[in-house]
Formats: sequence, C-alpha cells, structure tokens
Amino acid sequence: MRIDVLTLFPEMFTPLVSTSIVGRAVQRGLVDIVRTNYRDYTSDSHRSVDDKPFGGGGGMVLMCEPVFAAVEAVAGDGGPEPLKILLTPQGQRLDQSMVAELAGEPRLLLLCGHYEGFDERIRTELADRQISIGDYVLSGGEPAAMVLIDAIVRLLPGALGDQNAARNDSFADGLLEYPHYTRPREFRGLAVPEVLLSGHHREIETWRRSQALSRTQARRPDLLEQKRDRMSRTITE
Ligand code: 6GU
Repeated sequence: MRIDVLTLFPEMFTPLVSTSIVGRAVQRGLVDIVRTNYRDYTSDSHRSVDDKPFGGGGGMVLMCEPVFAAVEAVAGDGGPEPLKILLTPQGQRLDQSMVAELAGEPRLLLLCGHYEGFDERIRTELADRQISIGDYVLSGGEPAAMVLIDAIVRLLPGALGDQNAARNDSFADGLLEYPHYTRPREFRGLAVPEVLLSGHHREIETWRRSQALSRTQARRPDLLEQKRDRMSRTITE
C-alpha cells in the first residue's frame, strides 16, 4: 500500500514512520509513506501557502494554488490513482469499519490542513472523502492523519507479530476488548482471575466473551446498540 501525506509539517511524521508497528511495516515494505510539503508547490517569491479570508474574520486560510499543484503532481506520478482524503473536523467520524475499508485501498492521499482551514474549493474539487477523528478541534490535520495511518497500517497483512492480534482488538467485532493479565499471578494482593490459570480454553473463551460484553454494556452501551442494529439489518436483508 502507498500513503501520500500532504502537509506543511512533514517532520511531524518522522517518529510515526520510524517507530513501533508503523516503523516496522515501513521497513518490511508493507507500506510506503511519502510526505510532500505544500510549500514546495508555491509559485510566488514568498512561498505563500495561506492568506486572509475573503469577507474578513480572523485566521488564515490554506490557498488553492499550492494544494492543487501538490495534489496534481503527487497523484499524477504514475502510480495507482489515490483515494484523496481531507482531514477535517467537518468530516465523517472515523471508526474501525471505515479503517478496515480504507486498509483495502491500494493508495491513499491524505490532505492535512492548518490555520483556520482550507479554501472551500479544495474541499469540493479535490477531496474524495472528508474524515474527522472525533468531536474536538486540533490545530491541524497532522495528528488526525497519524491516527488514521496507524489504525490502517496495523491491519495490513504481516504488520502485527501475532496474526490474531488485530482480530481480537477492541471494536474489531463491535465490542470493547476483554481484560488482559500477565505475570505475576498476584500483584499487591490483586490476583489474576482463576479461570485464566485453569488451562480450559473453552471456559477462557466464554469468560472473555462475557467480560467483553459486560464491559461494553457498562462503558459503551452505544456500541451494543449499533451491533444490534447491524444484526437486525442482516436478518431482514
Ligand atoms: Cl481531521 N482535523 C482537525 N483540525 N481537528 C480535528 C480533526 C481533524 N478530527 C477531529 N478534530
């Protein structure tokens, strides 16, 4: 898979692409993450990327010129046509099913904005999709792009050491994950649940499933509601 990231701050992505799961996936050639700075596609002597909004008001707006030029240069480099995603708090809210869908694409192009936002024509003419990572405001799209990249890359075949790890993740089946324990068996008087030490794989499975369900009911009843809705749709279809 290839992921192009268009940003004014390409250096922000260095730790992401060189560390942990994403770093290892890059090393293994599972994903190629290519950063491009909009500033390299300016045509004026000041290398301007932003300007004051027409109509007044505070803040600066990312201009069409460098963004269109960067997208056209990067997308037209001969590789597969990328799905162009604008990171914006006005976008569709990211969830695991969206992540899984995007992980199946051959190539993504992520557009990160800064300042007050993008010129509206970038939104309407360049973006295939607009994605938000939640209902709060970040100073720029970069941290959101990093969240998206991490969530996608860990789903690529071979990215995780344990082949089952992604399947058991929270949200993978619409539930929060069950509790995990490791050594020691007792820590400051807190014992590991007996069933996990029993070696009875069926009982362990049942316990984990029941923990996942009760935990989801207690903390995120909305997820169970969604799961019920999905199941009843499947039955009526
Ligand atoms: Cl994608 N961008 C910004 N600037 N803020 C956000 C966001 C994105 N998602 C949530 N908040």
